[in-house]
Amino acid sequence: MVRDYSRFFPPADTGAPAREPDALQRLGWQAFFIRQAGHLDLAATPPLRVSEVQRSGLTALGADGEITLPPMPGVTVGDWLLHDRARPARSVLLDRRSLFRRRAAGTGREEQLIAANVDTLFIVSSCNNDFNPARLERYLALAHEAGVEAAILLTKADASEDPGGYADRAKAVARQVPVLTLNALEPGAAARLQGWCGTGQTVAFVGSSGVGKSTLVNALMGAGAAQTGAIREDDSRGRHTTTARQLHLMPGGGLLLDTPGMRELQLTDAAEGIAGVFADIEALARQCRFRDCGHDSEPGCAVRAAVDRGALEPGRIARWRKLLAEDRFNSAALHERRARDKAFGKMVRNATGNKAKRRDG
Ligand SMILES: Nc1nc2c(ncn2[C@@H]2O[C@H](COP(=O)(O)OP(=O)(O)OP(=O)(O)O)[C@@H](O)[C@H]2O)c(=O)[nH]1
Ligand SMILES: [Mg+2]
Ligand SMILES: [Zn+2]
Repeated sequence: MVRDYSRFFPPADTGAPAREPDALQRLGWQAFFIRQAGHLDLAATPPLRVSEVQRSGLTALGADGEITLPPMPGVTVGDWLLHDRARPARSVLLDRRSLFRRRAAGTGREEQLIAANVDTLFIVSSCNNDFNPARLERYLALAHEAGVEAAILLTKADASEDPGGYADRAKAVARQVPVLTLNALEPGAAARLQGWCGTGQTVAFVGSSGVGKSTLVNALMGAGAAQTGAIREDDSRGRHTTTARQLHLMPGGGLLLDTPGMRELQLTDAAEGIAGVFADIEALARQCRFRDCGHDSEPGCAVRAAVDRGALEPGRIARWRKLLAEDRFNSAALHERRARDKAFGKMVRNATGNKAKRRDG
């Protein structure tokens, strides 16, 4: 079948009426990718968006529906490929607009790709004890590191005396970032997020347990949508459930990217992002007289000097330190957990004489 792909290029004349979004636009095919496709023959190498990555291969979505591909190293959920039908191994991976990744356990050098081409990270906290400026900064650091826009959603506004107070505190931490207070259970909750979830826009959620991520996901996916079952976190209980697709089309037009790796991201590896969010302090710290300056009472401390002249808020230093400590702790904890899991798997294999199956994470 010969398809007319000319419509995937920007319209040559601007007087034309807006078209209905087509299948590729709904999958997030945007100018950034269209430009990369350049003058390639898109009928021969149709664009596909990776919706799932497994050891055995990839699942991808395109104008003609779903397709299974052989494994491709260096490809992650959310990626765009120009699929070479004749020689799949020659398919082209397009440059990413954004990328979540983390260092693989143990090595410190290899990295694990988590998700690509997310447009907006919804950072979810609640108008209660979950609210914590340092945690918000941590999530902002993750978004910063990935190159993704963030929006802060403060749920359980209905159960709080002073949701506006929480919103103000969030805004103080993240001046450029939109902050919303909401009741995730309210029928209008999804509509409040629609601005970020328009056709072809990809969103992902992070936040502590119990803040309302699943509630919001269900609201966005629509009641009774069969797909919501696939988003449930059965795999966190170690069950070998049939794998759920990880990139979901929302009825409102956007895409939801939800992977186990994305959910774990909240825990680890934001060192570079922290440096980005606290670039001012890190720049000062480099001017301290001693390289290992603790910024307490050491002579020649540029950080203390900035506080003394009123250029730096002391609370911000405290939060920077706490985040760095937390990052170190969580990274170490993750390494320990993985080492423990590995030892456990080995024990099981020895005990059963079987090769324990390992899931991709
Ligand atoms: N009153 C009120 N309850 C909420 C709101 N958002 C979530 N809840 C409730 O809080 C509980 C936890 O919500 P979930 O959506 O399961 O939280 P989660 O972030 O997915 O939690 P994990 O899956 O453990 O990470 C549920 O009982 C929700 O009904 C809200 O805005 N207002
Ligand atoms: Mg949940
Ligand atoms: Zn110092």
